[in-house]
Amino acid sequence: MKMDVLLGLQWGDEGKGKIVDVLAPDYEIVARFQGGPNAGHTLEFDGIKHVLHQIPSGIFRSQILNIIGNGVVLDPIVLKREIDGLGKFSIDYMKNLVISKKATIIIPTHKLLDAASEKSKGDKKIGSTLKGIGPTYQDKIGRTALRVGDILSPDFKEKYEALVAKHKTTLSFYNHPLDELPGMEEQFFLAVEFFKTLNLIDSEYVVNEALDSKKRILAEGAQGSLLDVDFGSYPFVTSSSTMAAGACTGLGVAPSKIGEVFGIFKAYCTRVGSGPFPTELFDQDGEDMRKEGNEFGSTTGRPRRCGWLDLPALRYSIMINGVTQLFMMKGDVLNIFKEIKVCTHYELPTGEKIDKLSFEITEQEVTPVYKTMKGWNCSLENMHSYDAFPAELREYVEYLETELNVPIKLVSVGPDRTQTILR
Ligand code: 2SA
Ligand code: MG
Repeated sequence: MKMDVLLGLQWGDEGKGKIVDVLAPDYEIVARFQGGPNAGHTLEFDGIKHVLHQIPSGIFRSQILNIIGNGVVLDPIVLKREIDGLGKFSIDYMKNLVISKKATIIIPTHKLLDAASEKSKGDKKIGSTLKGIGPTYQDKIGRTALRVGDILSPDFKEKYEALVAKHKTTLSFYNHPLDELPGMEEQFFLAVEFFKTLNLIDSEYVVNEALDSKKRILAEGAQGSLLDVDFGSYPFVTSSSTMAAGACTGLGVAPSKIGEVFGIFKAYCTRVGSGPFPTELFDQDGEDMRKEGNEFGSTTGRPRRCGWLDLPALRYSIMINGVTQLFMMKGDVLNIFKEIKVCTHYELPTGEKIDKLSFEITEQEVTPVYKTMKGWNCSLENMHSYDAFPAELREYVEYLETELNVPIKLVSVGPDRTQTILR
């Protein structure tokens, strides 16, 4: 059996949480492979809305095993809060959630370092979620991090103190205040005690043995391909590998065992945080999109930047991930527009046309060139099949499919599980 991967193809917030929840009945395992509490995966069902940060989106289905893989950076405080927040669902965490001992731990000083680093950058800041993601991955790659398995060792406190001492030198370089630290540490150690009671394992064995015994696994990406540390608009990226290849290293699965790659995109674009965004709208259309799509960060509440769909960027994400099926989200948000635009390529100040995301593109000023299409401009509320869609929406979907050369298998027209149309 092969493992399927579900990814965001833009800058995150494409609606991955909803889709994992919709696909989950077909899977026995849902696994997170990168990122951490910077993610905010929103699920809505039975009139309730939930935002998950570190726990995989299969947690609401009792037959699914949820795995937090080795590629994840995990904040024990956030995990405890998340689990406490799910109290009313009577989830059996010993049975339905396992955590890799090789996942990396976010400690309080990582969050202070994140804040200090962002502050030092002034208006060149990344727009990080301030959850400590960058500094934690730095320690991982720098071979100084603490891992989940370390909390079980008798000298955990010493290891912790050694890392904190190292962080304090950097924090003093930044002149960053430490007054919050004692309170954060108190919370951290309480959360660590709770953490010890969870099911901590070597998840690469669980994953591979599951595949050998023909169990179906869905790897759930966080953030988006355009935030990937290698292929995103560096340095305005997150610090993990958000692409399909990241699912291999973040779970210990061989590339030959990757099956379908589901690429999720919004019918338009959003970005939260800094960095280039060629199709960004600064006018009323952008405002209307944000309002209609409720485009505010589910982790930080920050307003998201909004703009039209960007085909060169989407093609790039499809290429680096080997996407086999596309899922288009939030089609209903475009209901309000009489005309809909799609960026087909960019133009440089010299007049040269480009449609590739080259190394230089983050530095260059590019003007998006649009194809304008007629909007459907009506509610999609009661549309339960593709054939029932207005002709203009079908034209939009079919145009994108032709341009992207990958089938669009699913169109989402609302936040609820039921507002999902398969093709
Ligand atoms: P970080 O915190 O170091 O990973 O930030 C680096 C950049 O990555 C962006 N980033 C995100 N972009 C969109 N959604 C994310 N998750 C949350 C959500 C974000 C939120 O689901 O809404 O609530 O604000 C996410 N996580 C990281 C971030 O904006 C930086 O540009
Ligand atoms: Mg999100």
